Amino acid sequence: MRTAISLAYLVAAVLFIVGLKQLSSPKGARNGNFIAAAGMVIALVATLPLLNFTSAGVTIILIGIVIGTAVGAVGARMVKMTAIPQMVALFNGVGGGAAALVAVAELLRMGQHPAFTEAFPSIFSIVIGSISFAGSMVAFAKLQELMTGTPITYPGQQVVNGILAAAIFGFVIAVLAVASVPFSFIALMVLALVLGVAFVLPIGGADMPVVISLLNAFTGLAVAASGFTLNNFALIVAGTLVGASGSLLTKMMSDAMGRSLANVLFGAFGKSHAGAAAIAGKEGRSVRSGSAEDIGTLLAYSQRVIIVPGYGLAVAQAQHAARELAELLERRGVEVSYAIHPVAGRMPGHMNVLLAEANVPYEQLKEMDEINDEFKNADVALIVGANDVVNPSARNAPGSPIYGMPILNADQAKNIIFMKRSMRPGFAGIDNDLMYDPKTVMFFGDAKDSLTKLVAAVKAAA
Ligand code: TAP
Repeated sequence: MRTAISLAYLVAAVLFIVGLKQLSSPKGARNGNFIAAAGMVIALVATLPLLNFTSAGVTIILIGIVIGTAVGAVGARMVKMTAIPQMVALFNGVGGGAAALVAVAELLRMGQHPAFTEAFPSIFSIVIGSISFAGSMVAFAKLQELMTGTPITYPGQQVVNGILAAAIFGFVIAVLAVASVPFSFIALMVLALVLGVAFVLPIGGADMPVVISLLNAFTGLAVAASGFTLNNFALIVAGTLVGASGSLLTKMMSDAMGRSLANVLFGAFGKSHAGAAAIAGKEGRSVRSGSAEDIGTLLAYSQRVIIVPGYGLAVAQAQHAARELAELLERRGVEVSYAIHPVAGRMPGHMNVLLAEANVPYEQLKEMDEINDEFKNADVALIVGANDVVNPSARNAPGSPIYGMPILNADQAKNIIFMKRSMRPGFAGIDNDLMYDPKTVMFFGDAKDSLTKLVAAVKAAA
């Protein structure tokens, strides 16, 4: 029986890895999810024979499976696309909390004076799982606007957080060395929960996707540690995969934003946005704005159009209107593609998910590195609700908060159509010189309304 279970875990692990690999392209992402979910079902079913079916615990486990499946399935079906980050935060937090509770149960089972090697993974799991649980709940509350999304800071905050971390370290030593204190790990858990809250409070709401990805990595590590405690190979593999992919995603997101992870975690980014917004656009420079008819004619007679979607496209839910315009242009013989910046929007893959939902063909979605050289040959860069990801100050203004962030070369296109509602800045809260570029025509309005007007204008163009 043990061999069969191990083989099933091996199959599950392979499916997790194949599923993860598939997630690396929009084309394979849907299948990747199914494959990884199949792996999880196999792992769950393979675990059942390990249970003592006569014990009362089985009923509790079965009730847990039913409740978990119902909440997961209904939640995933009902959640709005824009609320995915907070759903991920919530589910991730629950995972971390579960790992911590499993570790508590194991410590209780071990009794007094467990061996160091036996107790250490459980202690690790309690600390990391609790930080992940509490931090994820704060991230959820920020994104769901149950509390302010602006960074909550006070003088000496990082010192206080440092003291908390040091206290946790001290308790870990105490619990491991003087494990005869039966419930000392409860204090450890409380401290870790407080640190989880304190760690996320000073981070701005819009940086939450990066934090959630980091906490996701934490949960993975806590789960892997639980795997060591329970001697469960599937948990070790799944936890390590989550830990590694979460860490990589955190690094990739920080890099794509042109910021260090330390700046994301400790920089209180977004604290001064109101001030920055007030400065933006007040330099007395003039911009050109155009009519739907003029822009429609320009698009209709172009050979190459690159659409640059951004956060505003998501806010306006303009993905269907964008696809309609692109299809119309293609029918006229215009070559259309979409330039996808890795951190356009507010969550990883935000633009891919929205455009896939609108059935935009995957081949038209081009990653930044793939399309950046093509802007110079494009007749029009049509910027739809994007801002920071095309801001040239990332290249040429060393003092700018986004200096060093790789951007889309929209400024190199022959014509630039900049669609947004006002001259207000984007997430970084800074002015965008591209709006004042002589090649740029602003087209003000809600992205969905504006695209609908452009569709009508292109249809009207002879
Ligand atoms: P942003 O720079 O935030 O700009 C979005 C623009 O959309 C705004 O300037 C806004 O201008 C416009 N807009 C908002 N609602 C609109 C609507 N209904 N219709 C038309 N336009 C609308 O977006 P971006 O270029 O996608 O860049 C993303 C930013 O978020 C980057 O700074 C990135 O670092 C940050 N970030 C991303 C992530 C991930 S993982 N994607 C995570 C955290 C932070 P108006 O108000 O004038 O309309």
